[in-house]
Amino acid sequence: MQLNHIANACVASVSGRSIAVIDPSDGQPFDEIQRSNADDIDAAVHAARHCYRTVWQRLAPAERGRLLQRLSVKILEHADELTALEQRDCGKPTRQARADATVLARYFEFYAGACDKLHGATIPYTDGYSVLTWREPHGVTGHVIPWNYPMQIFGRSVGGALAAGNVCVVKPAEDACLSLLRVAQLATEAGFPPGALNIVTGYGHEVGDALARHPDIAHLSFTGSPKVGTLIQQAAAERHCPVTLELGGKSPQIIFADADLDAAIPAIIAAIVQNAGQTCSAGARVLIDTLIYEPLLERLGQAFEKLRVGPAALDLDMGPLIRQTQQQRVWDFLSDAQVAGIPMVAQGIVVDEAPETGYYQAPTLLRDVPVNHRLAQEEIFGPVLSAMAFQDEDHALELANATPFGLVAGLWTRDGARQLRMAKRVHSGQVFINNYGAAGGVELPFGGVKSSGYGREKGFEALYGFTTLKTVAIRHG
Ligand code: TXE
Repeated sequence: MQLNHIANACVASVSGRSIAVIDPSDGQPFDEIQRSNADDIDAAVHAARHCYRTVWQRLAPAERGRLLQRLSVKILEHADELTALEQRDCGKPTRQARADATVLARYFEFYAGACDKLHGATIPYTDGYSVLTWREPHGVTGHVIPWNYPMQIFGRSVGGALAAGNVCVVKPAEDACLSLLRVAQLATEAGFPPGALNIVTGYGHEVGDALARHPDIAHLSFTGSPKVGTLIQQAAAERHCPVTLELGGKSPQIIFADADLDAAIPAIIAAIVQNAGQTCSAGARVLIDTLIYEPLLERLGQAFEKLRVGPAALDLDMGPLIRQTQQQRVWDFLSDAQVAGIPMVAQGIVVDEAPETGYYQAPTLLRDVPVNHRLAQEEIFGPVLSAMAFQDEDHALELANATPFGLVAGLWTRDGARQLRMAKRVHSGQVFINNYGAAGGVELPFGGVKSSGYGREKGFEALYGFTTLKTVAIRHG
């Protein structure tokens, strides 16, 4: 049985109720987490406020940095344990779970070094005045984390908030809490003062909602569905609390006829297969120059047929989806595709070792997907790649920009002028040219436009969102 982490103590929920933890590889329960409510959130926020006022606010930034660095080292020392927890809890193949643990450590390393580098400015002004700006933390920040990359999203969100001088109350997704509860214990071992980092588990509509509404939460950071993002925004608006929202996407990979296809093909596949397509930045649409549409689809189809799906511990190309409702969601999209007569090019293989009770879905490549069909418009969050052909640059942009989202775009072309023309005109928070994802570097600011959300996490840029700017104007005699 897992307990909440409040003020460096393992605490049972006030309600005394729990939620079963399911292994997506076989659909069986293997642990329990606390089903907390608003009282538990209140206790966590109270602990955080106390820590902020009595300890954290007084800590020198360099000392804060040392704590974050010690946590980074602890995470690396416990990477095997965190990998095993994440693998079981989320159904991630070993390589992915390990990469997540490594990236988590890297976030804390990066933000450890940033703590004492967040400068304000001095501003030239009328004679007789000195004007300066201070970057001040918000105070207690709230973090609602999804289940697809618990460690990575915790690292980018909580790492940045702590570095900027805030203390944190975290609500992980009910499907994926185990690694983060362990990381909180590691933070205690690293010397974090009680209350600097608190984790309260439970359902979104109960404990997540309570966090979003709590009057002492001074900033909210949310990664998840657009529907819940709207609810968070509404709750925050009641008390004018700033929010950072990352709400997923329907990201295009745009492949011109002059592209290096040997490099592009593995990247196109990785971008939809990684984490079984349950990735906000998944390259879910592939837009292909009509000149190479047929030959590229043939090569992609051959590659799809070799992809293997099975239990996380087998470390194949893909593990299971997170839960049955997510599996059903993918099935619904595929059945809509069938009804609409959208042709399937190829599917991967679910291996014989995969238990029937697990949440498996073979990766699927569809072609000629109409731009207005929901297959081309909505985030499926599963391993389904929709291909469509374009005639020229304008047409490629029209297709790329024709969704409500704008998170990531991939461009594959050797033409430098076209790279810049396209990068300028595509609706997207980030553009990757002749690569997809830039190997996930924690230094790169990340966030969306349109319904993909706003605000930036990752990189130094995130620290601006986790602080507020105070302008100080002094008139000297
Ligand atoms: O997300 P939810 P779900 C997208 C993806 C997926 C769909 C549904 O398309 O298929 O969302 O997934 C908490 N107040 N993404 O239902 O519900 C919840 O407990 C406060 C994209 O799992 O948005 C969890 O911690 N919090 C994505 C978190 O919100 C609430 C990642 C996300 O869950 C809440 C995940 C409430 N009323 C899903 N209701 C991405 N951008 O990477 C739920 N939560």
